[in-house]
Amino acid sequence: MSTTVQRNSKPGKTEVNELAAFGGPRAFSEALHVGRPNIGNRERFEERVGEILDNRWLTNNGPYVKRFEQRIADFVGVKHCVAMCNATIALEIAIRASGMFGEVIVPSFTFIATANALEWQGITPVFCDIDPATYTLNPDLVEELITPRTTGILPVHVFGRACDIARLSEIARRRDLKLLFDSAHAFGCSYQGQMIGRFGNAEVFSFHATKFLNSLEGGAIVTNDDELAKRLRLMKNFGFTNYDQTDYLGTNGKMNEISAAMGLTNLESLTDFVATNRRNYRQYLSELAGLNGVSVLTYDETESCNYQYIVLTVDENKTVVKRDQMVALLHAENVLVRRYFYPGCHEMQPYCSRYEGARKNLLETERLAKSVICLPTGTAVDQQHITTVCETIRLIVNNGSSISERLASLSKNPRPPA
Ligand code: T4K
Repeated sequence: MSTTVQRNSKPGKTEVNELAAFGGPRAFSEALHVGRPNIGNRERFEERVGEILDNRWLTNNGPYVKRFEQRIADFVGVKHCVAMCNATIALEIAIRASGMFGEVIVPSFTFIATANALEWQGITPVFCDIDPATYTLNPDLVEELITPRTTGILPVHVFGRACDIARLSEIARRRDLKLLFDSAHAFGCSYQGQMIGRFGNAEVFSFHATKFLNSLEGGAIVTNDDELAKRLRLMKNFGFTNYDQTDYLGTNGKMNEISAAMGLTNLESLTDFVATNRRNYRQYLSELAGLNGVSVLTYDETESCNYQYIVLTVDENKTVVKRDQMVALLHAENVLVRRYFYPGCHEMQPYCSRYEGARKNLLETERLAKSVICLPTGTAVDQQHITTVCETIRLIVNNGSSISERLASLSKNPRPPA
């Protein structure tokens, strides 16, 4: 496995004055990103790209895509895997092929693509609040939102932690609703010992560059339903059932061969990716332990986990310094943390103007969206990076009041440009 570790962090800061926001040097000379891709054996990938170019078969169900699909299906333990160009298109195709229409219940605490995939198919996303313990769709609230127009539920395994699949499946069965899971974050994760991907009518993975397993861009729909798989394959290829014949309204969702080669190559390094992510996760847990007002999202280590997201929640009542101030302070240090997922989908267009009163039913979503920070991890992040990030967070939190005051006075009297 090739990792591109850059040891670019400086020794830890111990004084507030040393923070870059107050004139100190940046903790990192180069940006430390969230979402740096995990890259497997580069030589193997390059060999495969050479072979693809030699064969002149670049896309449309080529040999690499077929192999990739088989490997994913075997890994997950499902009958069918249909590879796609990305998870957003895969969601749209899965939504359409599974027969959803009207209204579909979906969390607002997710990436905007989940809601947009419904909207793009002319379906109304009905936002449901999350369970604060799992950050995923709260089954108790789902039933209250079912109307005669509801045809499905689209839960998300946020950060790779499984939804309450048992209860959601029971509701879908009893109310005769389609159930599709947005499993964009959950490749390599399990639920009650079974790999995610085996549940509902189908599940959708993302293999975007920032995901645990990447195929540059890419996604896949996995299912045990033979008929659905057949429709998915036709729909992703314009609906062609024969050279000159279409039987469905199709689109172009095809994965190309280079993406499949990248996916296959990275699949071969999955164990290393998990090991690095788990090591990073445990280091964050231990180096941020006991820090008042911040907690690291934990994973159930009795399940398979990909540990791809390190998620901090900030209780501003305790830290005094606000979540967004902390983000700005870390960005000043060149630690480009992200606020996944802020704001909730209901706060973004086109949904916010349509659901003006939505907030009052999405209190847990609102609370969580205002407190999350995703920290850098993955195979491009080393132990020294994590120590520096954690030391910086400690310095900020332990000096919350004074930092908050200094930031307030800075905003009244900004420093003149250098
Ligand atoms: N459902 C859920 C729950 C999702 O989270 C997503 C996507 C989807 C569906 C749709 O899946 P895809 O259609 O994308 O397959 C990113 C990703 O673009 C998106 O895939 C992901 N979720 C979302 C959570 O995060 P942005 O706009 O923050 O991405 P971007 O491209 O700015 O990348 C984030 C950071 O990663 C950058 O700041 C730097 C780093 N990066 C990124 C790329 C692309 C790299 O270091 N190298 C790279 O090549 O949405």
